[in-house]
Amino acid sequence: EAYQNEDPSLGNELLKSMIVHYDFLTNEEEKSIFNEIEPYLKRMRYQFDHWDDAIHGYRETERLQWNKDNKKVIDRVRSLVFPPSVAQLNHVHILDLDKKGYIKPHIDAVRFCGDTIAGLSLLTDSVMRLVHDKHTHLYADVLLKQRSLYIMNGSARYDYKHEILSNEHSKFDGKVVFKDRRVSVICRNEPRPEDRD
Ligand code: AKG
Repeated sequence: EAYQNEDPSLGNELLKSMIVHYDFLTNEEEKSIFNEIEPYLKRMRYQFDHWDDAIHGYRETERLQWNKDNKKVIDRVRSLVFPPSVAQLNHVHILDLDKKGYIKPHIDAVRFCGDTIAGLSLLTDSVMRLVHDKHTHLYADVLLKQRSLYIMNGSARYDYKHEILSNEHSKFDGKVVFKDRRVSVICRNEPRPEDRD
């Protein structure tokens, strides 16, 4: 709706650059990935009180090695998202948001990652809001269902801030979306050469 009186290319660009695959993971795959990372996450404490952090109520880690079954799933994400010519970050980013946690609007630093961000959502549904960085009245809410994969690139990645709404504000299409603890498993590619230094 917000796009009604705008240049239609803005809305089209967003639709093309933020794609969600529902039921990307089976229940078993979700459990298996969770079981591999939970022992590491459990040892850490959720961070709540850094006022300048983009994320509130989180703990995070990175993973390089996966067991055989989970490696297959991660490879399935990588091969769907990245053509063979694209240099990927080897580490997978694991972000664990407490039930009370949320991600404030931000654009991922171009120095640290490239044009594509692909994230699996484990344990809960949540709502991601994309707000145009320059035309802030333009925004879109995206339902990130449990076990879905989102692929954000191009315009959605560079022109929009993204956030994960807190439980208090978590609504989609007028309906409350209960956001419980959320673990995301995120694959990225190398920064563009012009952004590296
Ligand atoms: C980020 O790492 O920049 C995020 O916003 C993570 C989004 C997610 O948890 O899927």
